[in-house]
Amino acid sequence: MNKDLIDWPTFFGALFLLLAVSIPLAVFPETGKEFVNMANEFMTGNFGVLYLIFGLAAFAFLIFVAFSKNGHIKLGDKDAEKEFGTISWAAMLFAAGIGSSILYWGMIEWAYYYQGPPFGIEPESKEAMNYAPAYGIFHWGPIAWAIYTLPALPIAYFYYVRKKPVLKISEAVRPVLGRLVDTPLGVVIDVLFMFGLMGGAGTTLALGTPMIAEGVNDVTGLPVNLTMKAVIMLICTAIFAVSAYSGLRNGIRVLSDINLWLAIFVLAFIFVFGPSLFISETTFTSIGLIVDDFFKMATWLEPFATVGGFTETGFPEAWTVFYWAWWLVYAPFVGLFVARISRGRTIQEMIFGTMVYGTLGCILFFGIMGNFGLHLQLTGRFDVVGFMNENGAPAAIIAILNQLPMSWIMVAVFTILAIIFLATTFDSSSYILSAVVQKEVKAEPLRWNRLFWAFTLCLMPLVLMFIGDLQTLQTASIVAGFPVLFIMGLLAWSFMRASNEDIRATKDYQPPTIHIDRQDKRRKKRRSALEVLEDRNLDD
Ligand code: NM2
Repeated sequence: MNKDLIDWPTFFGALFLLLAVSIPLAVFPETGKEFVNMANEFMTGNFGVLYLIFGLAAFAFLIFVAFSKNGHIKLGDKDAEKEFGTISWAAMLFAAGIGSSILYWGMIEWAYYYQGPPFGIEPESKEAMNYAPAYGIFHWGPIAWAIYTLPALPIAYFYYVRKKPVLKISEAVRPVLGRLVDTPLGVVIDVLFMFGLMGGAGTTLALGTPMIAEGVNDVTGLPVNLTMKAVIMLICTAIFAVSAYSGLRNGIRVLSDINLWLAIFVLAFIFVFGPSLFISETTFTSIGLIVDDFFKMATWLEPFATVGGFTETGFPEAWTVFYWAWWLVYAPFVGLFVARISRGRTIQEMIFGTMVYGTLGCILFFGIMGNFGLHLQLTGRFDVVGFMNENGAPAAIIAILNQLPMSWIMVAVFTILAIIFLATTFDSSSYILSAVVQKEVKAEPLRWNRLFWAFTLCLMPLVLMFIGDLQTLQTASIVAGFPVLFIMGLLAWSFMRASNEDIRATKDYQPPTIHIDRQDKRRKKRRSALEVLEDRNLDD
């Protein structure tokens, strides 16, 4: 165990922050819950607009960069080949950025929107029906993927153009902060990023576990209780821990591949045995609706609710603000990964690749899984909304799957898929957390360090699950995401500053060589004139 490799201030800083939040919540669950809800209201009520501005700004910024000179910069040497083909690049990107939550929300998000629609629309009306399948796609669409891509810009730039591998977010903002990065401010940035990721993973794990528990219950008949959920979390950690500890890096790669094929199988099965035409039409129509209402959806905050005396739906805070915060806390981590796999691409290719393939992948999940449920609801075959209101979303998800032919197998496959998704999320998150607290990473972060963060990652979700409802889980991302909002601003600035500097330097590069030459010649001439003069003087 090489203790010198660990960056202890960052290590303990992150651990301290996590314990400082989790322990009081676990010891005083009731007060904790009140406090968490207050924090949620305070953040979303007062700063919701900041999150939405940020989302749209990130989107606009990336489009701008893609079409600017900076977008044509190649990540790597001039003749560097693309390290990965586009299909495997897109698959890896998707696997890194997306976890079990897409199974959860892809299945059930529409049900929330159907009974609690946006824009003051009548619940469960025809209008609500239009927005129910579309809003989920919007929340997993281009703005969301733009948030993911933003940190990848400076990180990839430093990796492949300036050839300085970045493992810490604090290093990626050096062009802006300079020497300040070596002061405690650098530690604070890394700790806040780690805290953000732990909050985001907290939301993910605390949502995914009850869903898996319902699946296990459906297949085995075991009762769903807190012990079962805790065991599920530990099993997910253990799956990856074994592979990490024994150095079987391939283990997790094999799991990711299995995951991809299982996901394709589940989607294809639902599409073929579900209402294929309805799924296709509704998904296509939803895309049109999003294009039409893009800015309306991206900016809606119901400002007249408080001053104009309208009933507040709380929709923007509960959904759009929450989602942008959730994507935000994962973004630096996904950025590190996307940067790593993008050698040989231009910045423009990286930007459009993430935004287009990421969105398309999410459209597939939401379009197929969500519209299968919506069809059950609208045809009256199964009252998903009623069932969900009575038994909760995780149970409703499994109940929807039970409407498929060979449902026993489908529930089992879906549950295994969710377990692998969670295990891979644990794997990559703990990889990044352990890398950030090391001064240097040789091939892999230290094993004990990785295991430590993997198990630490369970702490927050366990506490959240213990005290929590949906709102509490969402709060973890929203609160932990707030500081990340500013770090993202720094990251964007940092990329622009570094790449503009280099572009200028390259432009100046040709003329100065000539310029310097000329100057040299002039200097030479001047010197020789002087020499001549001196010679003359000597002669005199
Ligand atoms: N995002 C994509 O839980 C997961 O699927 C990980 C969640 C940020 C909503 C990412």
